[in-house]
Amino acid sequence: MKQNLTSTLAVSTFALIIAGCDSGGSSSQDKEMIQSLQTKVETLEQQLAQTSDGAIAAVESGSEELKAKIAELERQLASKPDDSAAAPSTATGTLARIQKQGYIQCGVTTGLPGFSNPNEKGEWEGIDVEFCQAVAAATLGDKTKVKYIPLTAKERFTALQSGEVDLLSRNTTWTLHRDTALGINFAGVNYYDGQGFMINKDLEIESAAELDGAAVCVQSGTTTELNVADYFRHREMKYAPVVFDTNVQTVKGFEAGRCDVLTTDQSGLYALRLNLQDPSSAVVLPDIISKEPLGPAVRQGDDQWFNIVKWTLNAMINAEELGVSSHNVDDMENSNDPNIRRLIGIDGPKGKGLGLNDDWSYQVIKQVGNYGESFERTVGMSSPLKIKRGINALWNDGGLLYAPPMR
Ligand SMILES: N[C@@H](CCC(=O)N[C@@H](CS)C(=O)NCC(=O)O)C(=O)O
Repeated sequence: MKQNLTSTLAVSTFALIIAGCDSGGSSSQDKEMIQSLQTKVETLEQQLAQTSDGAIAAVESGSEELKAKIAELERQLASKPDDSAAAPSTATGTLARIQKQGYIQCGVTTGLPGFSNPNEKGEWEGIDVEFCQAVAAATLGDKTKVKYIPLTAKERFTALQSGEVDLLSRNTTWTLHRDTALGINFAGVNYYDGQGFMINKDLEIESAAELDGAAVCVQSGTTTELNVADYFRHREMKYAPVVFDTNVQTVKGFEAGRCDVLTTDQSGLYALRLNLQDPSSAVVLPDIISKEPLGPAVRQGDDQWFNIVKWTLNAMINAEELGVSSHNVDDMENSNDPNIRRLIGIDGPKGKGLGLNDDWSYQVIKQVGNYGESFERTVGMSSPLKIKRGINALWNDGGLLYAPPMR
């Protein structure tokens, strides 16, 4: 008899522990109830140890009561909706580390006006720099919490692979090889570009087709180097590459007459032309010889971080499409447009799936702005580069920018 009762109690205790474990998302009320039942089991066990057979009946009736309570508790827990899927993912990997250290490490160029360039005060500026800031606003609530790490084209992928940077935001072309063999993931495109040529205007050349036999200044470790080789070989034209490691060196080489033509992404040509002692001495040819979708990249193996970076970019593009900017985002709290309400985290999936606060996208828009604001300020008509939106306009305005919906 005593033995039976002991095993009943043991099973009950086990059931309680299981219920406690399984409840995962159970409320503190549930936990209190489980605790109080566990205490009752302990009391009954003590009574049992001391009791004579005559008193066992009383303990047994206590046990019956207890079993009923356990059954009820199990029913309650079973009928609770499983909300584990909606529960915020806890910060792991890169997010946890950057939250602990208080800043993100962002890989940028050694200096490229419009994209990532230190100004005269030594502050980093540019569309890629603003993207680093947007990710800091989303994850740390403060766009200034960024440590910029200048990287040459050759250094950038190793820096990302080795963990020296958490995010590479550096006019980097998304290619199959980089997206696979290099162990990195591109989170989207923040500037659609293509490779072009800049010549000294005294050369009186009007098209790249006239460049047979030219000396070409080019930067190492770039798609530029590969494309130019393809271009000349495919057309059975000759060229002599003059290769440099940084922009500054490439521009100097071009100015010193070490080459007839400088080639890079067209946006880069506009930027580098500004750095010439006499920008009017150079002309950008109309030819575009490649596709250069430039975008931010992260290391493979951390899906949460990959999603955060991806959706920060998507939020900036969606904000422009929905007319939400740093200037009006505060008024949008009362908007009755469901897309806007989801964009700024009032309704919809909010921050849970990303492991972020619900105001993550609000902070991006408030502190940095939407994609269009960032473009205009850094490379667009309000910047020294004066690049038109062109294919970087929104999809509903003749361009290629199209972000998946936030719902
Ligand atoms: N988009 C190309 C080229 C990127 C690139 O590195 N371009 C040069 C020339 S515009 C640059 O940004 N240099 C900056 C530096 O030297 O830090 C790629 O991903 O390979």
